[in-house]
Amino acid sequence: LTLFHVNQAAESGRRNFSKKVDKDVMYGTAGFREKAEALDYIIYRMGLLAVLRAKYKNAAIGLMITASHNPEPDNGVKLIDPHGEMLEVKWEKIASALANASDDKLEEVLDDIVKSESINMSREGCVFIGQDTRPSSPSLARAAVAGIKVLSGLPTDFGVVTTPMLHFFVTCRNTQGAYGEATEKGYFTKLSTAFNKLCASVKLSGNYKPHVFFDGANGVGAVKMKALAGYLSENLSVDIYNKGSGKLNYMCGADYVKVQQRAPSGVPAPPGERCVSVDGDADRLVYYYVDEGSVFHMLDGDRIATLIAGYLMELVHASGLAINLGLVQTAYANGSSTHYIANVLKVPVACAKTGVKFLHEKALEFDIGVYFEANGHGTVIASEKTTRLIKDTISKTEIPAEQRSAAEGLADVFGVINQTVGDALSDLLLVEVVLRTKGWSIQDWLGTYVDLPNRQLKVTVKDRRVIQTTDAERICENPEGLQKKIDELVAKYERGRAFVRPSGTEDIVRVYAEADSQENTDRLAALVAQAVYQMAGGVGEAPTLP
Ligand code: G16
Repeated sequence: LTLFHVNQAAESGRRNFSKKVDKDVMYGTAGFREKAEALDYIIYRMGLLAVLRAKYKNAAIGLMITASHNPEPDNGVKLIDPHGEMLEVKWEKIASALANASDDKLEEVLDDIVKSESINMSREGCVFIGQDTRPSSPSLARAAVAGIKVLSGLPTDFGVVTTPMLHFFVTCRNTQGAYGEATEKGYFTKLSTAFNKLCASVKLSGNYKPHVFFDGANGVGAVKMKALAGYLSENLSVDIYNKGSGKLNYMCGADYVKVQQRAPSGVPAPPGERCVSVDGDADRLVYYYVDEGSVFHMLDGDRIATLIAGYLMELVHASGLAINLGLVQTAYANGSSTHYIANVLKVPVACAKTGVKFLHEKALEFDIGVYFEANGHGTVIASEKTTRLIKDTISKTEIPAEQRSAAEGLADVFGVINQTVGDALSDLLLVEVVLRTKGWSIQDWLGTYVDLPNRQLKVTVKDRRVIQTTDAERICENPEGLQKKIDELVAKYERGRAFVRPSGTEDIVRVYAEADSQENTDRLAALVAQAVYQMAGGVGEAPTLP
């Protein structure tokens, strides 16, 4: 039976989804990302792999078709493991090997996976599929379904959904409904019920106004925000822009706002008003506003992390529970945010490599782990022990009412949070709850600490793999001498810091710098970019100084 299926899968692959690209591709931090026209054979093969993974784990696996923040002509695919987590590292390698196999080696590679992983092929191979709004997504979803069916898997196609929704559905299914109901309605109901309950317990006060301007990046976030808004009653009103008539992520969306440090086009918010941008698959968000003097102010993932961690810390203290709470950032975290978290909030901070799976893994070391990338991708997770502790505390009658009410608050907060992965819609509701509780405007929130000026640049090189890093990407080990050069440059600037790393989602090297003034920061970033260009095989136009 196995041999028959494997032969069929290879045969159908050769016939309908032949390998078009010679260059090797790699399953990176966000799966495979390529130009859409070079993806159908990869996605067909990922359909096959998802079935094998589902049979191996004896659980449903997710397959999401998206290139998230990348431009519209790109697309991508990533697999979601049974508890909503990213694919296990060992299987990332298997995925790359399968994607790179020549057409005539398909049987061999598939057979190898089945044998080396001892996969019981008679098990059910349930695969949940989702897609973003890219024009290329529907036909790529068909390629995935073809791959799933040829190995006798069971595809469930959710159509256009956000990436975090698919993570949620997979988790619901594999917990037999304990995490929630694996439908759109189930997702919206879970989040909004907890949100509405928290709002009901806090009267409107201070400078908080329950209204946001929402930039949907012309993607799925706009569609799903509209649906979610219908569940929020008067607790939050949302004006949605960039709903899909323009190009996806073009001059809008969370990545544009964060990297360009400017407001998106298409959002006519009056000065001072609280605005929020999500990315192409709605797994990240950043807040911003433009003041009376037309100056742009951003509240990115670091700000969201500090707001949430501070709030949770207050609840933990009030509950009197022995819960150790920590925050995980990446090298991109603004130096001021790390200082504020460690010294003002007194919350332990850890640093992880870019990529949700690395942050998630580190966050598991705490009872409650808050993790956020500066680009707005993050969430909060609680260990099973902590969840149980909170639940038990609520049921105790002998403890003081304030302690019980804080424990109830914690439980409700976790109802709003999508613990499976960073989720722009869930994070938005959580931020709104905290601002409402504190009676804060976006200006009050910004006032908690002052960001160091920062700049991100991209450098194109012949092969970005020549850049190798260590110490959570803060030190560059290769090419030789590059780190020494960066150190020399950084030393010339007050509060200077810079690092370089190869992107996992685009064919470029990223440069990050911060320093005491924007002018110095921009100069430092450009000098580091020039060093990368010279020492790591830059191609095209060399970076220029500002
Ligand atoms: C993905 C990853 C994020 C990462 C981002 C940029 O986000 O999930 O962890 O920060 O790519 O990665 P890189 O700098 O390696 O290109 P998304 O929103 O594009 O899925």
